[in-house]
Amino acid sequence: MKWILFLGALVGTAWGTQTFAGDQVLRVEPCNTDQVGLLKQLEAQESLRLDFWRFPSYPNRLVDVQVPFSCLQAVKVFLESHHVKYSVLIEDVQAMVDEEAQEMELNQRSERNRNGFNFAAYHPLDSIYRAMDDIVAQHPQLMSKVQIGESYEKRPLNVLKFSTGGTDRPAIWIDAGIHAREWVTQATALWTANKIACDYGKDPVLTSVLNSMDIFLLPVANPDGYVFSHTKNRMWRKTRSKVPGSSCVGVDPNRNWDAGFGGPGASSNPCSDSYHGPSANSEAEVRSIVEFIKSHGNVKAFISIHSYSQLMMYPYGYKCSSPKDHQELDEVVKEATSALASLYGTQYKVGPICSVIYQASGGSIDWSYDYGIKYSFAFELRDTGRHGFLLPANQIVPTAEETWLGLKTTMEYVQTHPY
Ligand code: BPX
Ligand code: ZN
Repeated sequence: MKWILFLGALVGTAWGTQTFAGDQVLRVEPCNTDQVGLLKQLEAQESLRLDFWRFPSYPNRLVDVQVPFSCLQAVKVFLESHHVKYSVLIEDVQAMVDEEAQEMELNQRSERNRNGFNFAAYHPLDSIYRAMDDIVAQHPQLMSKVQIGESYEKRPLNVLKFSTGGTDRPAIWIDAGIHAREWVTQATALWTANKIACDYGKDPVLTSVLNSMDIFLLPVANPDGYVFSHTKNRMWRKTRSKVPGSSCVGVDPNRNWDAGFGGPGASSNPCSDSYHGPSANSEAEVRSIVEFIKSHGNVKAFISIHSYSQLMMYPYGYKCSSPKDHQELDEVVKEATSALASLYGTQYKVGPICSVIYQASGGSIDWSYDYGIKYSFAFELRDTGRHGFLLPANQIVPTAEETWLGLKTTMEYVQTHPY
């Protein structure tokens, strides 16, 4: 018995944890439709257990794919034999995951001494929720916490409401972390919450926005997935809901919205990372946001924050025709991303989802746009693949700072263009 306990302690947190030792991320550059087709064939081959960090879409668009160590040779030989160009983007995924975990551990130790939230570090969910309560407690006249629902595993979905008065003023919605592994997005949202709290009354643009509008910020839209990405599988993307009749878990919450649901760019395979789910709004996380937006009734902008790739996009994703407001939306994203770039020179690509990345149906901003929220945008934050989802923590604050300039420009535009 003692020995079993000892072994259990040795294995410790690693018990049941997915490891990526020797896994590589390959950057693949398909140069024609046939090669894109080959990559989609690979994707469908479940036994290869490929994890597409960037899905195949069009010829000459980069594809980033994590390949398990055991399949590396086979995949490389396959690519070479078909003359598909590739390079190694990340040599050993587990080494980078370990580095990140070590850094997080060190930070948690020093944080206990300093007893303050470190915005330049990644945090587990309970720390984030505690920090949200702390920020609210420090700015009670400006902010409150609104629980808009709960996740599949019954975790609260906590929204920060910024309001300087009035009843249900026109509002701006911002969500982050709908995909669990996109850790820089939840971290950016937390930094942003603190920034808004500190800069109201100082920053003239923000102050003006908040004097006529409310801001709702959901920093962790997929808390179950986020916890799972910390404890079991760093590369978890989806929700954690049980899918009837399948041994695979989770639905892609950015394919689950009622906008072209089940169409191109979403998978009907429950084991796929882009599985759309059994029906639109099947996910508690998506349903909670939809109900909140509908019951609020006065949301004028809807912004979803993802990573990575450095993009700012507007609808549509479920179809490749442009929305009627595309000229105006194009103006906004150009302005916003040039403000963003002004700080550190970070270059963003802009345009409709379908042309900038790929056709993807059931996405949040397509739903919000078709629901009538004209200013619907999606950000894909840093980087362009050097670290991908494993963006080093020392890039959190720079990412948040530049993103803030993009957000502020967008909010100012929305405030000055009522509809
Ligand atoms: C973002 C907004 C609307 C439709 C698509 C996107 C791209 C996003 C996705 O496929 O849902 C890419 C990502 O952020 O999830 C990164 N990834 O592919 O892992
Ligand atoms: Zn995402």
